[in-house]
Formats: sequence, C-alpha cells, structure tokens
Amino acid sequence: MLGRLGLGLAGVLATLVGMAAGHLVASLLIPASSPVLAVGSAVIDATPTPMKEWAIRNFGSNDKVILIGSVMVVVLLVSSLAGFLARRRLAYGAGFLVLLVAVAATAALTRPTAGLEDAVPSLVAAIAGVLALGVLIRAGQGLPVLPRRSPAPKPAVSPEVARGLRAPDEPAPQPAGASRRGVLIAGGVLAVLAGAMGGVGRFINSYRSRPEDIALPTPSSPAPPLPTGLESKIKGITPLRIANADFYRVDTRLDTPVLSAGDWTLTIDGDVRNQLELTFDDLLGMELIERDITMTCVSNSVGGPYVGAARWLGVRLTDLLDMAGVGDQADQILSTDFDGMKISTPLDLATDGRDAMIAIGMNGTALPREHGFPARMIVPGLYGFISGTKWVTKLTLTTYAAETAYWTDRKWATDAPIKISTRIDLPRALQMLQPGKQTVGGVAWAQQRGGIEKVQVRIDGGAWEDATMGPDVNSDYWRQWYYEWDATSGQHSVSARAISGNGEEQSAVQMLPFPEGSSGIQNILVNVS
Ligand SMILES: Nc1nc2c(c(=O)[nH]1)N[C@H]1C(S)=C(S)[C@@H](COP(=O)(O)O)O[C@H]1N2
Ligand SMILES: [Mo]
Repeated sequence: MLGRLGLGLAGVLATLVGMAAGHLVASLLIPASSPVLAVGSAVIDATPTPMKEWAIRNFGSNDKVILIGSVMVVVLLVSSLAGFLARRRLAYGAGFLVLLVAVAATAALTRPTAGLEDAVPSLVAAIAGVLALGVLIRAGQGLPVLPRRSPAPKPAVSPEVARGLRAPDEPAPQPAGASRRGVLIAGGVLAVLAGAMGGVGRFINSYRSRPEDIALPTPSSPAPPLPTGLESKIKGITPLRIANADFYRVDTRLDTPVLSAGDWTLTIDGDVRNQLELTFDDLLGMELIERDITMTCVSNSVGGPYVGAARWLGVRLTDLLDMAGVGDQADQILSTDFDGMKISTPLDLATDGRDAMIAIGMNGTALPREHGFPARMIVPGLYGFISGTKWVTKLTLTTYAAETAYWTDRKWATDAPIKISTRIDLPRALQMLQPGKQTVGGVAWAQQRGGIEKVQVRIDGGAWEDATMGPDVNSDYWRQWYYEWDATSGQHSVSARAISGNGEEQSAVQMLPFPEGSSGIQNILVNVS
C-alpha cells in the first residue's frame, strides 16, 4: 500500500492527468469547454463586484493568473482525497474523481453558448483521471506502509504456513511490480504525460489561426500620420501611441480566446429589417476607416493604468446597421462575444456620428488575440465595458427593458461616457528629487468632449499653472503635456487637472470607479533634497 503522502499524491497526479487530457481535447474541439477554464470562469462570474474591483486594483492584469492558481490549489487539495478513498476501494476514489469532473462539466455546460459536445472534454478528463488513479494504486499495492485502520488479529501462524504451503521463514510474496521503483516510474510517466498533454494543447491553440497571417486592406478613410510625441524629448512620459504588446487588457476571461478568422461570422439580428450574417472576408470587402482613438476602462482609478491609445481599423458601425435596417423600437445594441458574454451599448450614442466601428486592425496589424481577434467593437467616448466587445460575434438590436448585459446585471451603469481625466506619469509618487529644474508630465483625455484644450499643474496647493501641451491628434485621442518646475528642498504635493475642448473642467469630486467611472484630481507627494 502507498503511504499517506503517496496516496495524496496519487489523487493529485490522477487529477492533473485528467485535467491535462480534458484541456487537450478541449483545445481540439471547443477551447472554452476545458474543465479548468470552465470552473475558473464560473468562479469569476459568481464573484461579487466589490471583490472583483479589489482584485483588479491589487493584482492588475495578474488577477487572472492568481485566480486560476487559487482554483488549481483548491482542486488539487481536494483531489488528494481521491487517493485516500481509492485505498479503501478503487471505486470510491474513482467515484470521487468523477464527482469532481461532474462539477467542471456542469460549469462547461452552463456557459451561454454551450451544447452537449461541451461535455466531451470533461468526459475525457474523467476517464483519464480514473485510469491514472487505477495505475497508481495498482503500482502501489503490496507496499507495506500504511497501517490498516482496524488491523485484523494476526494469527500466530499464517494459514499458508499452517497448511504446509509455505515455510515459516519464507516472506509473503508481493504482487508483481509492487515496488517503490514501480510506483515512482508509474508516477513519473503520468506526470510527464500530463505535462505533455498540457503543452500540446497550448501549442495547438497558438497555431490554430494566426492574426499575423492576415493581410489587412488599405482603408478608404485613412488617419492622418501620427505626429511625433513628447516621448522623443521627455523620458518617462507615456508614448503618444501604445504598442499592441503594451496595451492594457481588461476582460473576464482566464484564457486568451483562440478564434479563427475563417470560421468567424458576425450576426446582426433583433429589431432589424434584414437579419445579416457577415464573414471576415465580407468585412475586408467593405469600406474601412482608420482612426486614432483612446480607450478607457471604467475600472481605472484616477491616475491608474487602464487607459490606452491606438490606431484602429474597421468597418463603420453605422454602415453595418444601415445594411441591417434598424427598426424603431431598439434603444440598445446588445453585443455578444463568441462565448455568450454580453455587453450593452446605447444605440443613440453609438450612432450619433462618432467613429464607432467593428475593428479588425490595431496599430497596423490584425487585432491581437488579447484584444479581440478577429473583430471587436470600438466606440469612442464610452468606457470599454459598454462598448468595447472583444471577440464579438453578434449585434442584437433590442431595448434596455427587454435585455440586460453582463455588467449591468452586476449593477454597473448602462450609460457611461468617459470622464475627463489626467494622469501624472512623472515624477512618480514619493520619488526623491534633486533641487532645481524638474519636469512634471503625463497624459490627459476627454473623448467626445472636444478633446483636451489644456492641462494645468499646481504645486503645494498654489495657483494652477498652464502646462505645455503635446500634439493634438484628434478630440478622441489623449494629449501629452509637461510642466517645468523649480523644485526646492522639502516635501511637495503636485496635482494636475485638464480642461476639455468644450470648456469643461475635470471634476475635483472624488468618486470610485463603481458604478460609472472614477473622478477626482490626482495629487502626488515628492521629496526634494
Ligand atoms: N468579450 C469581452 N469583451 C470585452 C470585455 C470582456 O470582458 N469580454 N471587457 C471590456 C472592458 S471592461 C474593457 S475596458 C475593454 C478592454 O479592452 P482591451 O483589453 O483591449 O484594452 O474590453 C471590453 N470588451
Ligand atoms: Mo473596462
């Protein structure tokens, strides 16, 4: 018999083998039906909004890694029980593993877009896990380690000896293969197998359909060339355009969805005269616009990182809606991603003349997978949670009375224009500075409010002084700014505020991101000596 540790490890290893097998099969069939991801996503959806906010604030983009890590730890701790149960009877351990997998299968099957085939990876996980458990327990049988719970009274002379079948000093025979080495080898082989299956799953995912293989057409309405940003002369300031690899990422997913442009379609339905289904090639054949737009996440705190500026290429949303012919009932565009996640956008705002689009390109390449490949929605001036649907597959014209979406179900606002805000990039809070000339600098944005007219800086609560402004790209784009300051010894507070092209001043009223975006004026302390 295996020792306590051995039994626990056998349960854990069997579970890992099962999860890896399930993940591999899922990557071949329906990536989101992977037992691991399905459970993790169910946990995310069930997490109360304040906890999610807390996780985003404290772990940033690592919140997913931490969540999937915690789910794994809990699953593995629980799964060690399977080993102990299997010691009594293999069927008990196997039954327990099947129960665990049933939880994952339920999570996979209750996703909004799930069909029966989503249970296949879980089924495979159960079979692989039970087989692995059987192999390990078999290999461990005959190892004399764990005392039986109620040891049977030992006869003074064993029955075999009594019947003359065996000499008294001859050791009891061990079942074939029952050696510590056998267990270690079986365990090692299974561990390598689990690792390999996990690795192959990832590999298959990354080669399914590659954004970098897509050639984008030239836009019929190109953006003017981007001017040189202040980053050419001010070290530490946010660059005028954020590279794809550095762009902030906020979504509810644990994985990076792998969609294929060839299989992708966009359905436009609901209150429309002609229901449409467009392919990726259909979009490539339409008139494309290219626009420089700054996106902002509603979860961004004042001075926070969830804001980014990029050049987007796509089809005008109004062109698509005109093709479909919107009826007169609709007041909401309910967009759905490939996995059934829903985001609601006010129809009147999305169609009021702003450059709302179904984007297929970002900074000159196809959308990266993290940012919605093959297509996403972009609506300037609205926070991403009510406009930026990534991996979008459906636009339903409907009403707020009839249908609700993911974040509004969690009490976030339905109508949330981006608020005017400024971020101080340099100096950093609590930085130690030399006395003399110091540069304060950062970015400010006021999308759909006339852009940024000016930024003002205030030292130690004194007068607001005008900063020097960087290039004005367009009113949906952020603007860099800097201010030269003659720093004297001591601790100082530095604040910055923006004024929009519409003459609106950034609000000083402090508000948290929930439910419609943060406000207030960033104020940092620095030490000069
Ligand atoms: N399918 C899907 N799209 C989504 C989200 C999501 O969770 N799922 N998050 C939204 C939010 S809250 C924001 S701020 C933007 C962020 O886009 P980015 O990750 O490309 O910066 O995507 C939006 N689109
Ligand atoms: Mo967001």
